[in-house]
Amino acid sequence: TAEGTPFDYTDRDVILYNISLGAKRTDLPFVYENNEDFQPFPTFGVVPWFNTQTPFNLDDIVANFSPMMLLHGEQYLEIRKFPIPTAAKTINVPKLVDVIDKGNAAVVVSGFTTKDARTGEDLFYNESTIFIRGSGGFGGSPKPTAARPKGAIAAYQPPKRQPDAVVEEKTSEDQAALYRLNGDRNPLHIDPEFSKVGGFKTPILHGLCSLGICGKHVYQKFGAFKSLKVRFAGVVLPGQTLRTSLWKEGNSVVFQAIVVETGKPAISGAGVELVEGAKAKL
Ligand code: HDC
Repeated sequence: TAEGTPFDYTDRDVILYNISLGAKRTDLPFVYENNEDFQPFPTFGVVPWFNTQTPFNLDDIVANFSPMMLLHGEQYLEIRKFPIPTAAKTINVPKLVDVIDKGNAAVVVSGFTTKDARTGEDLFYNESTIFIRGSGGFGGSPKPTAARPKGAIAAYQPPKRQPDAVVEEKTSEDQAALYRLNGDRNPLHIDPEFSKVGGFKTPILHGLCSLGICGKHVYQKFGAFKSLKVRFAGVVLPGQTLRTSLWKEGNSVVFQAIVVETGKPAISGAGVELVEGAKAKL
């Protein structure tokens, strides 16, 4: 609806999110609701809107839409409330931001404001870019036309020097089977028949799972951030290892991630704006 869609979460959703990004039983602030520092990993704000409806059908706005050909292209997250609530009743207000015709592909950007249903305060703002192979050629603009937040279109580029920190983390073969319980039940991440039609030998990892793991690495090394932007530059398979390289540049951290087993990029053009006075966590 125009007013938005409700989604309520509790400590159970927070713990599931954290475990689906690799939190261990010994990471008490992330897995135990009675810990005095109990908290979600900093990218939890990608969860509420995902559990709500978009106000449009992709069939109506691009050519030859096929769900098997849809990939998550980019994601921008703004965290507007600190500390991030460990439970909330939320209202999620969606909007269609931009539709771009790349000829052979369609790029669709949508935005979601997540508000606290009781106070009306903003909790999170998200912009999601999806890349739909084979759905271009519908006569749309080949270039972006929408005004977007500065952070959402920031061209984060790693500097030439060595990274200030590198974190390596092996995902589990069951990572996507767990991550989907946060609300993204796209069969691409679990059903081999479906992913095969999409062009993949096995189901692939959710982009938002890689995003969460990299966000955790940023938090570990440099502390809390108020926005994060990534481009999903290449597919990650459950079980592969992500290597995140991080560079602190003023009040930003620029980062990228590659798949160690193949050497190919997973996340590029990525960065965060740190909260003033942020300190390394974990
Ligand atoms: O980059 C390629 C790729 O494979 N990326 C990885 C995709 C991926 O694994 N995503 C995560 C998993 S899928 C997922 O999680 C789905 C989820 O369940 C549902 C999300 C739903 C969100 C809900 C929102 C409502 C690929 C295929 C994306 C592009 O590769 P190429 O076709 O080789 O593109 P290239 O030739 O390099 O560039 C062509 C033009 O496209 C732009 N572009 C490239 N990568 C992009 C991208 N735009 C957005 N996102 C990306 N990731 C390029 O800039 C180029 O544009 P231009 O022609 O203007 O220069």
